[in-house]
Amino acid sequence: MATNLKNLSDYNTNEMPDAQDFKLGIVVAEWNKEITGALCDGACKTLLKHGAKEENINISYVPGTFELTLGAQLMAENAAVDAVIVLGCVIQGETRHFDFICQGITQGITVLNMKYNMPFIFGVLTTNNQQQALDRAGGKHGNKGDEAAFTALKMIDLQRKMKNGIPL
Ligand code: DLZ
Repeated sequence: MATNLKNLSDYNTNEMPDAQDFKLGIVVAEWNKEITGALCDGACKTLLKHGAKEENINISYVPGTFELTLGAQLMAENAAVDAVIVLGCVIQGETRHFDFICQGITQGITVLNMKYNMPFIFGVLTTNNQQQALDRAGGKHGNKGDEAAFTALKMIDLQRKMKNGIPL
């Protein structure tokens, strides 16, 4: 079905799968914690709203976005989760750190999706400034943590349907 969705916060929440037996890992970068904490709150609220049980949401922290890849791998290997959401916030500075960190995390998460054949959801803001990040962490552009949570639920559901031969 064609869609012109530009903002996953606009998803029809009635179409969301019931998450009551889903197990989720969330790995949060502590760098820009004001933002990543808001992303994490948004993600948790959304998971709980769709039926996930608090005891099935496992949250871990890493120092910065660059560490999210290993944090996500450790979560996948040790926490028996159905999906891992990574939450970070990289803000453009005066040096090229921004580029290297963004490149590292995007490639890292892509590799993990393939390596483990399970959903690793990219909830990392990459913005020019703090205001743009605030706008996407519960501000005028919604909360990208909510969107990461929706995406995780949809991908777990898709994977289960595929494995069980249920028509999509
Ligand atoms: C070093 C660094 C810089 C400059 N900027 C950010 C940022 O905007 N967001 C973020 O999550 N982390 C940043 N870091 C830290 C790196 O992600 C990483 O923690 C360090 O380079 C140590 O590996």
